[in-house]
Amino acid sequence: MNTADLDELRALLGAPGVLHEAADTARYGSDERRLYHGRAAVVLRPASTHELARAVGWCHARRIAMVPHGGNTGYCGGATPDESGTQAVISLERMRRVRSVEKEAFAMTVDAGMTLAAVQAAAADAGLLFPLSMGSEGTAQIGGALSTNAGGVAVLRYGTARDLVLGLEVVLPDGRVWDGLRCLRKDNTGYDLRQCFIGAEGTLGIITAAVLKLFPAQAQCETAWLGVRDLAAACRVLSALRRRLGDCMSSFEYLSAASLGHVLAHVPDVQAPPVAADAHLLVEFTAGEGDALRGDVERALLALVEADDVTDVVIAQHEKQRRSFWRLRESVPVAEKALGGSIKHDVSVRIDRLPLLAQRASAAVLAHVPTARLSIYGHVGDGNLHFNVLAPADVAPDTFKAAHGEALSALVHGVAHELDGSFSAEHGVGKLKRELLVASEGPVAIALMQALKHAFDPLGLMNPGKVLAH
Ligand code: 2HG
Ligand code: ZN
Repeated sequence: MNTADLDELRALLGAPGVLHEAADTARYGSDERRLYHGRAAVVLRPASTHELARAVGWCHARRIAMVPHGGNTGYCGGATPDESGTQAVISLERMRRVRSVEKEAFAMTVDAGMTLAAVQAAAADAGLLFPLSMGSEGTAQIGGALSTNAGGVAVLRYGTARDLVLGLEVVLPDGRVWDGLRCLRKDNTGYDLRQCFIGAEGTLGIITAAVLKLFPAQAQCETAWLGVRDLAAACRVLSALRRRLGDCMSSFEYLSAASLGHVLAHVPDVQAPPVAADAHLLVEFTAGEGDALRGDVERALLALVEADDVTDVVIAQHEKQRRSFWRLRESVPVAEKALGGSIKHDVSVRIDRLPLLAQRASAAVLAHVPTARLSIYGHVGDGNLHFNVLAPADVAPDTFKAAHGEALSALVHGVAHELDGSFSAEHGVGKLKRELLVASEGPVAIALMQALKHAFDPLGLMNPGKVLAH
């Protein structure tokens, strides 16, 4: 980028809106997992939709490829520029305003650069709930969460990011702005353009703002830690609790003893779980004022203990204990990182097939590398397991990943495919899983996706090489 270009960009965005020095742009060049290392020609940090649209229009006129960049917590390299040094990273980090809260309509309009935690806090200030929640919520931005259709720990009750959106504002690859910031619960007027951009990982345009659905704040919350024998028992417990408590259940998270063991051994300041078991569940129930949630939860859990599906159960007695339960669950990725990282799989199947998925994938992986260490955990309530494979204790993690990563992933994804499942339940496709998308979707779906990409971005300038190879 030459001086004249930089001057033009500074005129459009102001000096804080343009980063050019390598020292300033380096942190935008790689992803959370350090799988990809690229280099941006420039990092643009617009402070408003108007500025962002001008920046995109400027890049479009010069045929400069753009890479939208949120909190950079994604796992598939979707926000990382390539190595050419020619792409412009467009960061949303200066767009973090709450535009309005429509309390009576249970909705709020926010800039895309707000973190999930800030969105949750703004909803709570209004006495309402924004339920999208995940370990990375302090850093992940709402625009990125929508662009990847993020999941998290409350999908069971509230759905994925896709289900939480009423309206969107999007800057298209040529700099035009699509104002779809509507606050309607019902609107059957033609194609649902919103849904094209959600989960598109910034390949069709840049989400700059969203109207989000809010929910009644939950006055009561009961969080239970359960010991179970195995994943099959966990699935029975899920089904029984759903029948009995229905929509009260907002989270149903599973941790194998091995995943928990990694947390206890490698994450500082965690409290040991309150029960010893082969497999663990963290289950949360919430309800509004008035219902006797605690009694209902206690009776339901007791029935499961009597039926012998639950070996042990502890209900958190106070917020501090609840937090310590959640800290154990959310620390599994931290523990894996401390162990040198894992070969990660984010697979989903029909819920009743989860035990089969875990069984077959474990057998396949261990037949290939008998000493590999498994870390199986995740959102069983959504049929989604993180089936992660760690190096044997005496092998360097990077050596292991380089030697076996591809083969082991093929095995795990093969099992998911065999069971009619997905190779990416909640982490998207990015750069990492493009080939898997082609292999799993078949030619008709891929042709439709390519047609969509071409219709929105005929010059192929918006996040090229992500989701689709071309
Ligand atoms: C979680 O559920 C995240 O904790 C991360 O989706 C999963 O690190 C992983 O494999
Ligand atoms: Zn997850």
